[in-house]
Amino acid sequence: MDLWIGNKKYLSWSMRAWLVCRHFDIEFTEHLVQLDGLADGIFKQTIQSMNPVGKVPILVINDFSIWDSFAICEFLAEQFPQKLLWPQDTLERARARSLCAEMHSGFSALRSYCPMNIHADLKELGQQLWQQHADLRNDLQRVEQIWELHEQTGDFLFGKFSIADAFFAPVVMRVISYGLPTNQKSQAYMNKIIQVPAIAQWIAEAKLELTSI
Ligand SMILES: N[C@@H](CCC(=O)N[C@@H](CS)C(=O)NCC(=O)O)C(=O)O
Repeated sequence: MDLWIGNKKYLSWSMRAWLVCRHFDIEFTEHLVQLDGLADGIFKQTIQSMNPVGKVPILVINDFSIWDSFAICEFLAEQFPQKLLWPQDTLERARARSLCAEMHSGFSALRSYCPMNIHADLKELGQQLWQQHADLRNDLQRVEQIWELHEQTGDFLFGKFSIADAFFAPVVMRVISYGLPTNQKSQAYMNKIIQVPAIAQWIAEAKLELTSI
């Protein structure tokens, strides 16, 4: 399997799919294409040859492309049922999917005001954004409510690390870079997340990227 992704510093959807592959020890070849911001640059040309939408991540199996992080994760969960990418309990699995869908289609304030930028110190900007935007504060309040789940279930949202944690890992990166205020329960969850070896590896590799966009 070939996984096409973009810059590790910035690309949160790429991070989600990559984390699921790496954490669950799924064999894949990584192809990282640098974002160039050009409508007809190398990034778009390369990616559009596999995905007409022109976005990453894309998983390619024998010339067959699967795009969109959610579709990729569902495919992987089907291909490797023994690896338990989702919670085993039916209702917990449904809840985990609800949370991923909520992440996938929601949190627009958090996503637009605070784009992922791993290792950047954006705390001053984060403080201003926090004061100016009630919708950002609302998004964070909902995130904190979700992260409280880990208190009842163990270290992660559903006991052991699942696709749901991979979907929220980029939010942890944003909270850290922008220094957004969070309660102690959220900090405990964030500490667990950054210690997951696959996540630590992504963060370390993001640091090595020299390019800025
Ligand atoms: N819903 C999609 C979102 C994919 C997406 O927006 N990818 C962004 C980077 S995180 C991208 O490829 N942007 C490049 C561009 O728009 O030119 C998913 O879950 O995979």
